[in-house]
Amino acid sequence: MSTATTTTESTIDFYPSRVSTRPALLERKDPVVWGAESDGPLSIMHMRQYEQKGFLIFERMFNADELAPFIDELDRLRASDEVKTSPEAITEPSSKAVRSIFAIHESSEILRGLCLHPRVVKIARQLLGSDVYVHQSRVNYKPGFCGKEFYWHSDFETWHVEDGMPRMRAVSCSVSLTDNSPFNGPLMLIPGSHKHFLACVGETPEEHYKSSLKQQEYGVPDNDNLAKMVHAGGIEGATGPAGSVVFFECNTMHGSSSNITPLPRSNCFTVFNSVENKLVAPFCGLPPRPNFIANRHED
Ligand code: 6CS
Ligand code: FE
Repeated sequence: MSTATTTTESTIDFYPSRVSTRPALLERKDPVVWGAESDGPLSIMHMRQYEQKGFLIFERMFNADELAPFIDELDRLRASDEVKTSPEAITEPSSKAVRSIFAIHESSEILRGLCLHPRVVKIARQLLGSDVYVHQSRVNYKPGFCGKEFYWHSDFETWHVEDGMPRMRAVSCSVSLTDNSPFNGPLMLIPGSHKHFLACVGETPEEHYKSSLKQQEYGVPDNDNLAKMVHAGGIEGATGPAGSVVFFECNTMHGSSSNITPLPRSNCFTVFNSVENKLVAPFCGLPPRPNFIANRHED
């Protein structure tokens, strides 16, 4: 009986999106915080803040000595022709500059050490209330002068529709490897936006990731609902010195502007998914995205 229910439950589409010609703001059907204060290092105050805002910012969680090998590795990867010509490397839409490199927890032992650092894994396990695995890892370089924007979006909307992530039980951890100032395109988050699911319009194109990772056009919020979210919650910039860390809930609306300064804004992202929330068939009905974007090995 329970198996049948579980199987049926994990294929119900609790968050239908890109199925209508009109956007819709739906109720969130999942808890925000799944664990307890006793499950990890976060205080009850931190957990309440995360529940309310949908993100937490920790300044200088890593010091300059700890960061140095990660920064050197970022430069090595970006300079490597083998890496630059690999499918995991995404270039900027209007130049050959490297925009992102995916699956760095698999291709780089050094960056794997950052993605799986106990300081961040402990917090992810506490927020998700379970064991976790890496759903996705990436470095977003956002280089000076040519690092283009990441338009507003909810990661969960994409991971649900295109990767088959059933429920909202995942968290992104962004470690800044350069200073994130108010001027070089820091992550911008909308407090409280995680509490509703914004169903988007449009139909997912085949192999959408080949364009969406450069410039996302499907699965993005309509202006009216985005404006409503901002009027209700404002916008917070995740600024801070290199070594700062942001944990943001999978459904928190976020984006970042283009970088027209000479100062790079390079961040290392690890997405932790609960082992209780493993991917099923994509809800858009298309074949799953490649494993370097959505890890289906769950190792
Ligand atoms: O599609 C994705 O999984 C990626 N796209 C964005 C804009 N953020 C999450 C992730 O890197
Ligand atoms: Fe994102």
